[in-house]
Amino acid sequence: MSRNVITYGTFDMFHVGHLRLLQRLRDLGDRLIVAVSTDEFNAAKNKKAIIPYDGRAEIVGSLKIVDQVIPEHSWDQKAEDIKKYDVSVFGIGDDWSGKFDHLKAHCDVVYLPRTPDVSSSALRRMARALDPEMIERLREVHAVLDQMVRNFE
Ligand code: C2G
Repeated sequence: MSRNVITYGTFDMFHVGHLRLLQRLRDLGDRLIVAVSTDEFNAAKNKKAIIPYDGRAEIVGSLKIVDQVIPEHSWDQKAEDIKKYDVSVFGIGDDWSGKFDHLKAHCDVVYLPRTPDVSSSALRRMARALDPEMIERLREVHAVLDQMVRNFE
């Protein structure tokens, strides 16, 4: 009987932290199922990914360590997924430590240490800072502030 592992995440701006988590999870079983958060669900999480769902799911699904990608639509689909996909291990990064202990009723639950010094939110901030529109708006604000200072002189 194959030992199925499942995890959930947004996986926006895919980076080495995501990769190392998936590699460690894959080593805990025979098959790795990754539930990628839909854009609608991310809105409910107050998160706006830069890469839309289809792109994020394609990137994750293209990894040879990932056997199946499913959409994550809601917080409470996990128990159902665990039964549906005959899951033995639910795993996620330790930024969620303790948050999914209730799933121990259905399978093993593991929290793995995050990879330090890399995050999608930091990459998003950098990407948005480089956005020409953002730079143009900053230039306008700078001009206004400049004028205000001159007015005070
Ligand atoms: N991660 C990591 N190291 C990092 C960044 C992220 O190990 N430097 C892990 C997170 O702990 C998580 C996974 O990568 O397990 C995906 O992270 P996110 O895309 O930020 O996922 P999140 O928005 O936390 O969604 O229902 C659960 C949610 O879908 C989790």
